[in-house]
Amino acid sequence: MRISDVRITPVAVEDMPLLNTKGVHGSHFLRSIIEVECDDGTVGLGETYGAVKTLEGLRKVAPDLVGMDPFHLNDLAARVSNALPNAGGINHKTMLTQHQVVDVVYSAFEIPMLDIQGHATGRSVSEVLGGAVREKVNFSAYLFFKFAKPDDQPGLDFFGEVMTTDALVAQAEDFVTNHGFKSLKLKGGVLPPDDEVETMHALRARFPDHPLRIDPMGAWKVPTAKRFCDAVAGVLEYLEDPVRGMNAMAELSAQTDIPLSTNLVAVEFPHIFEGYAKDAFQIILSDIHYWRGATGARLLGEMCRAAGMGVSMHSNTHLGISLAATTHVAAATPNLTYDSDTHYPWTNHDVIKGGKWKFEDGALAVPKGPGLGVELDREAMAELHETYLEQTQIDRNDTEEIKRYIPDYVRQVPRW
Ligand code: GKR
Ligand code: MG
Repeated sequence: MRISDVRITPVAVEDMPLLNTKGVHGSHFLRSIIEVECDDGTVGLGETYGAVKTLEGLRKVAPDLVGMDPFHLNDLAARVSNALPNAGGINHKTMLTQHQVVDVVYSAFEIPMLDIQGHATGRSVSEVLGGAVREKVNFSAYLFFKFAKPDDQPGLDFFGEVMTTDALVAQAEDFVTNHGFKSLKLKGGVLPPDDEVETMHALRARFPDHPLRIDPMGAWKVPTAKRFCDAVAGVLEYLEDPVRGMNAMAELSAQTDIPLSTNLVAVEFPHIFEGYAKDAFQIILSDIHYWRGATGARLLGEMCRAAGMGVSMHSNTHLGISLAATTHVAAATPNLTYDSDTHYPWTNHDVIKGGKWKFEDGALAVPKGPGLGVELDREAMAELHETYLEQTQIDRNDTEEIKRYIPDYVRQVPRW
């Protein structure tokens, strides 16, 4: 069995003005849909980021995969690094962390290889990865402060403007009622820290049994973060990237008992050792899109177990192929100690057959397979590809976007 063709289709999906510490989401989010076809007709699916540097990397590597054995992941790693020497980082300069092009491209192609392996053996991806240790994967509600969608932006808006504690709690009510989520994460670093203290207390009062997290993405200086920790003592399950950089995380960690988690300062394997040595965080967010695919994410889980750290799962805006892959990997990661993040409820589009995935009690049943257990809806993909070609945004730049709403916005991380 050999790879005979690799197809990469960029798509643009209507988004909503969700706020974070560096700005706001634009009118669309971008994804790349990957199809890897074998000489026997088997097709493996994948999904990853759709911004410029990712697309360039995927397109550079794609022709070099023809002729490859889809079971040979070491060969995949070699082909990716040979095709992308000194490729550097993938992210736009407004992002708060940098992922390596080779890690993102390897990850993007590994998932379709595992999908193919599953189809060839009649097994699901979680079985290929060592077997599911849970039948259902729990996800966390991902709550955002947001602007109302401007009239000139296409697509649905959920909740209109959400810029107060009351509106945010109402958003949480909706997520809990409609999806059954049993833990809640707030994208913080948007309102002044005292307002976000109030929001976390209001969430705690309304949902006394739901574990709560907040992720200000480096918005606070260490003394501010320490004051925040004191003000929410006993309220948080964990605090994600409150301050910016490894040393600031270590400084705060020494001053609080609240577990700190990260998807900003540990995004490559060597970072784990530095973070461990400095006790800069106690939980790492895994992600199949940059922790070197599904096998890398599992390995991260094992390393965290050995280091006595917890594992959670990071998310960016995504569609159903990524959700399927994440669910399989979460099922096959024994020490995934927290509910996984997902942006999925924020979109009403998908590229998979059978409609969107539905959460039950905040969880998804692990698809039985074979492979990822999802089929590509080519018509839906073609429509979203048309949207990609029609709209002008080819990169993500939340800081530029927010100037549409606040013309004199000045990006400042940390701000408080
Ligand atoms: O979608 O605005 C967003 C998030 O802030 C996302 O970009 C982050 O990568 O969700 C992510 C996180 O946990 O940091
Ligand atoms: Mg985060």
